[in-house]
Amino acid sequence: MALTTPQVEQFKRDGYVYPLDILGGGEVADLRQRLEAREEMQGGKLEAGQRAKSHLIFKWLDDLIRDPRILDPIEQLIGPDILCWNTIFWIKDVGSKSFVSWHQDTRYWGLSSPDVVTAWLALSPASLESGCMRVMPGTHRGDVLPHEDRYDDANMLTRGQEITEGVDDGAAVHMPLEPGQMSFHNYRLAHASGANNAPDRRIGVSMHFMPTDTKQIVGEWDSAALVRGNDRHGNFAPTPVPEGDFDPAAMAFHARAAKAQSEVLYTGAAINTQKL
Ligand SMILES: O=C(O)CCC(=O)C(=O)O
Repeated sequence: MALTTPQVEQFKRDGYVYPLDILGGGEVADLRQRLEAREEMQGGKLEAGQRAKSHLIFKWLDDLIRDPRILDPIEQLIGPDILCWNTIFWIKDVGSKSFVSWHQDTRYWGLSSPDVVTAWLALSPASLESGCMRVMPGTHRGDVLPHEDRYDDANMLTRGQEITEGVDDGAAVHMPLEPGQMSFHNYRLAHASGANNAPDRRIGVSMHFMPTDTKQIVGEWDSAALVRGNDRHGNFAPTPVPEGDFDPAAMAFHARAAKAQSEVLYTGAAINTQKL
């Protein structure tokens, strides 16, 4: 799976590219089933702490962040030495009001690199009706826009952070995806998503890839998985590869890694809403 030259150019110019056909129908149905079986076992939901750094919890997600069908196009964008910093589940149940306000992740993640790429995989239909992501083309090339913490319960973001100026909703581009398709966007790009008004859950999982020379400049300690090439910089503690779902050693590491990351995400926030 390779990006075409126009797709690479579009990513550089506009900050996103979609839809990318990554997983087959049977494969994506199997992953959704595994996730939902776990949710059911736990009473219907993932816990907040299980939503992030989730590749340390679910072996199938660790396999996915190392999958050449994802890494080959990521390498075209950020080079051959690749860390996966995070994985996050974005689940909007049927009838849920959950939404994501306009924001730029670079403002909150404490990462030094301008080249962090979010790869977002649809495990169920992500349509206009179900609240797919929408983006503001080109915003990854400008300054980071002003944000305000608005703490809306329905907002899936940690502090309900929202861009206060510089976004024109009318000029936004929606990125609908079928199950098994992905979008890639630069983490400096302004993006958002609406509520799920569709008859199925909207289930996505994001994977955040960065070059190995990236540094964590807010937190004192952070972790990442080396998923391709060599890490000559050692700026992030290497995450263990789980032997199976809920592997005790990986879970112990997850507890530390998720806490450290949460501290970065809530740095400067008035309230810790414990959403991640
Ligand atoms: O899933 C969504 O609607 C938003 C995801 C998001 O903000 C992200 O992947 O950075």
